[in-house]
Amino acid sequence: MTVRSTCPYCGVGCGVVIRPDGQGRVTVTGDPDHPANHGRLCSKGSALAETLGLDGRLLVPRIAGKDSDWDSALDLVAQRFQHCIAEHGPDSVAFYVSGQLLTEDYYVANKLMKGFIGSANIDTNSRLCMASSVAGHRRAFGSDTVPGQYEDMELADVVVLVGSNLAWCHPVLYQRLAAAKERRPEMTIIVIDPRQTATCALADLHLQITPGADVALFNQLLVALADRGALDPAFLARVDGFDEALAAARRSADAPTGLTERDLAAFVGLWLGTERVVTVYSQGVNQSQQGTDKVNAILNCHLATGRIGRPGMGPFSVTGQPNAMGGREVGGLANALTCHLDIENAVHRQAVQTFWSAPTMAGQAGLKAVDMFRAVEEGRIKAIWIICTNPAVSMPEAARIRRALAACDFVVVSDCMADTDTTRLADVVFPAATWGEREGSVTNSERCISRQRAFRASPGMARQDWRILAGVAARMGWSHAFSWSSSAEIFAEFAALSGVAARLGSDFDISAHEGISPARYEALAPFVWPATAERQGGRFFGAGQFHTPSGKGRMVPVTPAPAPVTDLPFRLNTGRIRDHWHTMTRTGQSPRLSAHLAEPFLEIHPEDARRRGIEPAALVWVYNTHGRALLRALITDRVRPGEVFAPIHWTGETSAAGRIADLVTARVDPVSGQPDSKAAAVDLQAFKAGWYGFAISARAFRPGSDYWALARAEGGWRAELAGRIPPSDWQAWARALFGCPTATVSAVSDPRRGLVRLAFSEGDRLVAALFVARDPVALSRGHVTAALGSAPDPSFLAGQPGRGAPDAGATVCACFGVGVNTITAAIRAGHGLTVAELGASLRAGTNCGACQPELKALIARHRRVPACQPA
Ligand SMILES: Nc1nc2c(c(=O)[nH]1)N[C@H]1C(S)=C(S)[C@@H](COP(=O)(O)OP(=O)(O)OC[C@H]3O[C@@H](n4cnc5c(=O)[nH]c(N)nc54)[C@H](O)[C@@H]3O)O[C@H]1N2
Ligand SMILES: Nc1nc2c(c(=O)[nH]1)N[C@H]1C(S)=C(S)[C@@H](COP(=O)(O)OP(=O)(O)OC[C@H]3O[C@@H](n4cnc5c(=O)[nH]c(N)nc54)[C@H](O)[C@@H]3O)O[C@H]1N2
Ligand code: SF4
Ligand SMILES: [Mo]
Repeated sequence: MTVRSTCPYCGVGCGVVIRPDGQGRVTVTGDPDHPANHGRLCSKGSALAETLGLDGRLLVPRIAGKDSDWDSALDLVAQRFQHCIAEHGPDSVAFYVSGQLLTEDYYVANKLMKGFIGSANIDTNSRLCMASSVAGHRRAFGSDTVPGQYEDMELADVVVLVGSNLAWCHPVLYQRLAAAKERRPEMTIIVIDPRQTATCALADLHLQITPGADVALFNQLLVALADRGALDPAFLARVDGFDEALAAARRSADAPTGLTERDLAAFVGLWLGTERVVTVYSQGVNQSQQGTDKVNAILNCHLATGRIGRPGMGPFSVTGQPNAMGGREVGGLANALTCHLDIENAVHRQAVQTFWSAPTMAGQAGLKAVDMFRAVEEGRIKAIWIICTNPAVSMPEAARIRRALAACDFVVVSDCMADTDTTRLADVVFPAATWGEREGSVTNSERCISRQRAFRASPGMARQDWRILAGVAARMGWSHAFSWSSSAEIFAEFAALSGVAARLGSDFDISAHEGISPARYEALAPFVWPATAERQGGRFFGAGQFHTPSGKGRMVPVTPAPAPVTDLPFRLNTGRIRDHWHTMTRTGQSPRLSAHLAEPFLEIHPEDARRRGIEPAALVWVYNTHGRALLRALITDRVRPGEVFAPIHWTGETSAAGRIADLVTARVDPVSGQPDSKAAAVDLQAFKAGWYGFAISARAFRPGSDYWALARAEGGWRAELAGRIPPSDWQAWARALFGCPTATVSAVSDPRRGLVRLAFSEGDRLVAALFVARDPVALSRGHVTAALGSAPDPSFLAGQPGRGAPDAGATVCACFGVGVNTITAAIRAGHGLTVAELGASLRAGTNCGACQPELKALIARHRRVPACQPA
């Protein structure tokens, strides 16, 4: 039996094929027939089979921290919500949901809140993610429509990546782009990012822009396009607002961008000389105090040149979550209605209410995420249900969110994992089925809808999210409207509703699937919407037909916003790393994925580090009035002076103080309500560590030192540690930490140098080890960790492989476990002067290809260059 499904991670939406091996395990490979990936996968997709264990899964409903049963938990939630609504009105309750829900789950949550509870207080983590793109699309197109298709990136002559680290965040698209460039080296790729990222390995031009200056840059481009005769007058006849937008752009023509004249001229020159331009943008654009204006600054340039909706051209918002798009389609945002209808439009509301036979209908937009949690804080929202998201870690000013949830009357959380920073704050926790167990559909960045299919039963009592929602809805008295027996029936209803919406002018129309049978739903192949009797997929707007009342597109006048005023010296940028997904509840289960970057870090420029006395690999406090985080210093000129970067993935479960969103400002874009997550003002202070440590253990353990970061390792766990004052008895400390009071110990120590090394064995198996030093611990972590569970050899405490067994170094290629030292040695020996050669000699980079940018960088750094050639 093989099952075709869709990867649960990013918005590329790759198809996967799952093959159970008959012994309870499965293999997961790329689906060669899926249009998003044609068989490719990235490191995260390739490691899916490793994340299916039941470790940490939530298996039963919990009430007040105690195991319960479905009837008690569903009854309680229905009663408490009903009580709140009766006492304080429908706006006293809220749902906070997620772009990782399947469309069917999302549809049900939205239907329950907007049509039956009668409030629009349902918002989603897409507010932190795509809201500015949604708002920008609506302003320009009259609808939230992504015009293009992935193949446009391959067909383009110029691809501009704005605020997108595609190599790490949309790796399969990056691979498709890299392959296209290999076929057509004349294709030009431009990266616009204040930080030098892995994506820059593919770039012909990296514009290391001043953060936030994107509006200024695209305004300058618009002026140049106008002045140099690069507009498309025929298309402009189909666009309103050109004069106002150009006038606004001229007013900001000399706003600073941080770029040299030469770089600016090169950027403009490429636009002038090329018709086929695709602009891909992501969180460097959306997550900004003027994210919506940034989006429209980009769309303005495409509308003015008519480069939209035709092969090889167009603006392209790449979505983050696997179903960010599906969530927008079901109307999961507080200011949206289902099927891309308008919640402010009475005709639209009436049509939906009639279709649903709903007793009531939200009459206006609800609270957006930041405001929603403020209302929780202020006691205006008395009951909140959080589904498939971890806001205690991911919301801006996250410490404040945790305090608000702790003080809230009634918090319900649906999650597949037992212990997250958010489930810890819940009164009721529902065990959700997750990827591999749930049935439904998702929409990727190019509007392709594909099925996620179950290939195993839900463990314990876990249930799919829509069933939990429908269970509560039924207990609130609405069983007639929530009585589906399968995901197929929900999809059929949603498809029918999209036909109603299309007749009211909506772009979103999948009415071809109205009334789809369970058998056809089961077999449903990926398809791009719209899907109607007349039209299947394709691009939008190429002919100048938009969804505005006039049918014309709209250019929006935008001007750069002044930088926020602050007296703190550093600007904190935040984002993602290659091998982890968000708060790591899934990718954190995989030792391979945890080996690439195993602890939270802060990228800091060498000049800043020197000035602040921060040594390489030392620890540094990052702080502001909202909170603080303790991170490993990664001193690098990839960031600009005055700017620091930290990853978003570490939580209270995996680190002592790695939750970076604690410091992120809740300042939002005024149009979209999306937080400015890449621009917190912070200060730094070196942490005075009295000791540093590295620990491994076969059994789970939870350190309590001032600094710790915990990760999965093959056969157990590993942790980085540090503290101010060393314990007086290291052996007793370690035995308590690892829970091995009677294990045999072997030890070396050198008190003068603060060095302690302890290895604990039970029988002849190494069960735990601790390496302590006064400076950051230097040893081969891969080598040490690999010894877990086997008999330690006498030289184990040396912490390095013996002679003849080279130290592979930190993992670069996650698929084949190839380390940095192995790669560097091959390059130096001349066996790997190209990525292809490294692949041939070491296999590195030959499976998912996600490490290819890093391989390129290593080649550039370590190859021996003949004296007559520049390095
Ligand atoms: N490996 C991995 N992949 C993921 C995810 C994950 O957790 N892990 N999450 C998924 C999700 S939900 C999302 S939303 C996407 C996000 O995908 P991306 O948006 O590509 O990722 P980020 O790292 O958040 O930010 C992108 C870049 O924006 C830059 N930036 C910051 N400020 C500015 C600015 O003012 N202007 C410009 N031009 N650039 C700026 C940052 O330096 C950063 O390199 O990734 C998806 N894919
Ligand atoms: N500082 C800063 N903050 C950010 C960002 C940033 O760039 N910088 N990015 C923002 C963005 S773009 C995003 S998308 C968010 C992501 O932030 P979150 O959505 O909070 O992160 P996840 O870890 O994906 O949370 C998903 C949760 O759902 C659970 N889960 C998985 N499958 C299921 C299921 O089938 N059902 C249920 N009920 N639960 C399930 C997981 O265990 C996990 O606890 O973070 C945002 N926060
Ligand atoms: S690019 Fe990677 S994470 Fe994204 S959908 Fe494809 S395999 Fe999954
Ligand atoms: Mo996202």
